[in-house]
Order: sequence, then C-alpha cells, then structure tokens
Amino acid sequence: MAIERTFSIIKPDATKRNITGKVNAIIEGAGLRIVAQKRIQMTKAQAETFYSVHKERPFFGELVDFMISAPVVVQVLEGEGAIARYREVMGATNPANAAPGTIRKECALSVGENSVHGSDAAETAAIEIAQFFSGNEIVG
Ligand code: FUP
Repeated sequence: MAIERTFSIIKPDATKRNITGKVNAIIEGAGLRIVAQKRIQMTKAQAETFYSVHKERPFFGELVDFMISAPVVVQVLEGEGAIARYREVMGATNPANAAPGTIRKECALSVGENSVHGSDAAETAAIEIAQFFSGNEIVG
C-alpha cells in the first residue's frame, strides 16, 4: 500500500480536557507519523468553510459553534494507507458505536464532542491539508 498523508483535527472537547498527548499516543501507537502539527483558534469562517459539506444538515450551526469554542490542534499524519488507517484508529462517529482502543471510544464524549476529525478520501485530504498548512510546514 502507498504512503499517504491525511488531515486530522484534535477537537475542542479534547484540547479543553488536556488530552492532546493521549490522542497523539494512540495515533503514533497505530504507526502513523505526525509530520505537521499546530494549535490554533479556528475562526467562524474557517469552520464554516471546513464543514461546508454539512451546511444543510440540522447540526451545522452547533458543529461550527463547537469547533470555535476552544483551540484545536490541526495535524498532517503520514503512513501506509494513512487515510483509511486513521479512520480505523478514530473509530465510529458516535463513540457509543466505536471499537475498544479507538480514539473515540477512549476519549470522546458524544457524537458532537467526538474528539477528532480525519479526512475521508484522498481528494478531501489534499483540500483539508491545504486549508491549514503550507508545504514548508509539513516535514516528513
Ligand atoms: P466523521 O467523518 O466520522 O467525523 O463524521 P461526519 O463527517 O458524518 O460528521 C462530521 C461531524 O459532524 C462529526 F464529527 C460530528 C458532527 N455530527 C453531529 O454533530 N451530529 C451528527 O448526527 C452527525 C455528525
């Protein structure tokens, strides 16, 4: 399988509870490398752009408000089949359905406050990485 890069966000529920390191330990334990990482306060415009695919969904306003409620940590992860691998490591969107050992099972509070985001495909990974990182900030 090819070496890929995927985009990750450690969300406000996790940064507020000071468990960035716990999330990163699960990521690294799964064989993914953190090749870029920064802590930012997302703006409303950034959050709306990032989640624009969900703009017609009833939870959109709540989702945007949550994403700007505290700092987040944006990351680029690299590894063999990193996009699918990270989706496995994250676990199901709703932590109640997430498998043991996944980030959402071990860390998340609810379907909204679910600790992490990970890209769902190669095209979205490229778009999401470019929204938050310039090429020289990614060091593999
Ligand atoms: P995922 O790819 O697992 O992050 O899930 P989705 O793209 O389906 O959803 C993106 C985010 O929207 C979730 F992480 C949390 C939020 N969401 C809700 O708040 N309620 C829902 O019913 C579904 C998603």
